[in-house]
Order: sequence, then structure tokens, then C-alpha cells
Amino acid sequence: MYTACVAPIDLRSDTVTRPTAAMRRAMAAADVGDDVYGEDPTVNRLQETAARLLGKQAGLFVPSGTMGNQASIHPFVRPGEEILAGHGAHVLRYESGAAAALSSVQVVSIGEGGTFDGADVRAAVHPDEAHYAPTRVVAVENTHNAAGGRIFSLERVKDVAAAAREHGLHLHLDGARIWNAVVATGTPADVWAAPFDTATFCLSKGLGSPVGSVICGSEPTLRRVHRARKMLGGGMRQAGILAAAGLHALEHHVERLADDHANARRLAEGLAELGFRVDPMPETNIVLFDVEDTGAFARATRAREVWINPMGTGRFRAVTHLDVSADDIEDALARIGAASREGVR
Ligand code: TLP
Repeated sequence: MYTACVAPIDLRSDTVTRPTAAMRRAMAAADVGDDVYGEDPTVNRLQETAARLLGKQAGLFVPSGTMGNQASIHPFVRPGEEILAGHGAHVLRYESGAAAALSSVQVVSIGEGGTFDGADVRAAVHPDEAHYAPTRVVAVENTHNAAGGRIFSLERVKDVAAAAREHGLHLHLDGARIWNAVVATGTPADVWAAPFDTATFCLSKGLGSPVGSVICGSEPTLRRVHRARKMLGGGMRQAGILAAAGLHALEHHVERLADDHANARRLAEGLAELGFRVDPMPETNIVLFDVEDTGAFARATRAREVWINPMGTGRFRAVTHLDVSADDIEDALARIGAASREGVR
């Protein structure tokens, strides 16, 4: 068995980044107060900045993207109701059943490959009849993680929003990686967020903060979301230390996401040259590719210190981020190439 004495290249997720020295300095210098009293000046500044960037009245800092989704949904549903989301959506698949456990709703997936359109929403909304769960929320994930960082097009977003309005549904954006969509398309965040009642984004993914997400929306909506955050245990105290990292990230780490996208494209091309099926070609920072033997590929790459997570049988997900350089990508490709020359496919 091959064992490498080289530094690991961690492509498991864009959540694995560590705060830069400049970010740590910003955190250490942060002015703080008790945010449960609304008195943390740095949290307030982050919330105002996020709201302005997303074109909403208000913002609310939460510890995680998962809480961002759950707190955005909880006030707008009652037990036994239904939420619509794309296939493989985080809110459906990767939140430990939270929507069912915490809000007693079922999540139904619609469309294909993570995206859907207005017709899919209209077809999924049930008639007002005793057999059916009332449909209350539509959640759009942009970019879509399980679909390889795919961008949910603006045209589709608007179409979905029109259908949601027709049926009086709450429209939620899981914009954990909305800044990747912003940088990849040049369309500003407020345009992406405009149709949504609640819009979240993560500071702890591509933006490189250690913790945190922000939920944005109108003031009345966020008053209800704020109560849900408290109920879910997300009221933090001197959270300005964390908010300072988020402010630093918004100022310094957005434009550089273009580097992550270029690195993802190079990784995808290199994997394809090595004979792996890459599908789809990445639009942002996530590369999905197929292998013949999941276990053998996982062992061989781990032994060579290329860390990649499987996404089901025969499929892997590699994610580029702040702590992975263009040279690291070449290095990772060389290591995967060496494994594949030994027959690992
Ligand atoms: N995604 C994580 C894992 O949980 C799968 C990752 O490594 O990509 N929405 C989306 C679209 C996400 O991808 C994630 C995290 C979340 C929400 C939740 O964020 P956290 O991890 O902060 O709760």
C-alpha cells in the first residue's frame, strides 16, 4: 500500500478553510457586546452590511447555514405542512431531518438536477383537499451543492417566484454559496435575492470565515425569524468576534472566489484527461466526478493525502477554496494520476 509523506490537499469542502492572519487580527480587534440584547456593534454592522448587499431591510447573524435554513422556515409552517425543494437540497438531505424534527413538516423534492421551474412548483402544490399536506414554502438552493455548484438561473428563479406568489408560498433562498453565483455571473447579490422572502448566505464556506451565516429579509419577517433563532438556541452573546471575521470575508474574500472557480475548472479538465467522467463541468467551485471503485479510489487518494469526499457510490465531490492554490490543484492531479496509473479508477 502506497503511503505519502506530503502535505494533505483538502478538497472535502470549502468549509475546511482556516481564518487568515488578517482575519484573526480583525476578530481580535472586534468591538463586542451582548447580542441577545442587540448590543453587539460588530454583529449589528455585519447584519446591516448583509442586508444592504442583499437589498433587504434587515439581517440576522446565525451560527450555521443549517440554522439559517431552519429558522427561515420554522415561523412560516405548521405541523403537517409541506416544503418544496430541489433534488438533493441541503434542507432535504443534509440537515439531519431538521425540518421534520423541528417544524414537523415534510420536504418534497421537485424538478431535476437540483433546479426546477414555475411549472414544477404549480404541479407540486396540492389542491385544498383533506388528503394533502398544505404546501407552504419553496426553497431554492443557489448554487446547488449536490448538483456540483450549479447555478439556479435568474430566469428560473423569477419563474419560480411567480408561481410561489400565485399560491401565497413563502420563498426561501438557501444561498450558502450565493457569492459564488455572484462572482460566476456578474449578477449582484441583491438581484439574486430580490424575489425571496428570506435569503441566507454562509460566511463559513467559500468566504473563509470560521463560523456563521446571515439571514436577510423584511423587518416583519425577520422579527419572526429572530424568535425562531432564539428557540433553536442560536442567540449568541459577544458574537462580534465572529461577525468581525464575516465582515472581513465580505470585504476581502468575495472577488477571489473567481480563483476557486478557475481551480475547479482546471481540476475538472485534469480529471477528464485522466479518464474520469466529470459531470457536470463545474460552473463554480464544486467538481463532481465518477469512479469505478469507490472504496479503492477513496483509499488510494487518502494514502496520497488528497482528501476528497464520496457522494454516494461511484461519485466523488471535490471542492476548491481559499486554502487550495492553483499549484495544489496540479499537485492533486499528479497524485490522482499516479494512483490511476496503478489501476485505481
Ligand atoms: N454543506 C456542507 C455539508 O453539510 C454537505 C458542505 O460541505 O457542502 N446549505 C448548503 C447549500 C450547504 O452546502 C450547507 C453545508 C449548508 C446549507 C449548511 O451549512 P452549515 O454547515 O453551516 O450548517
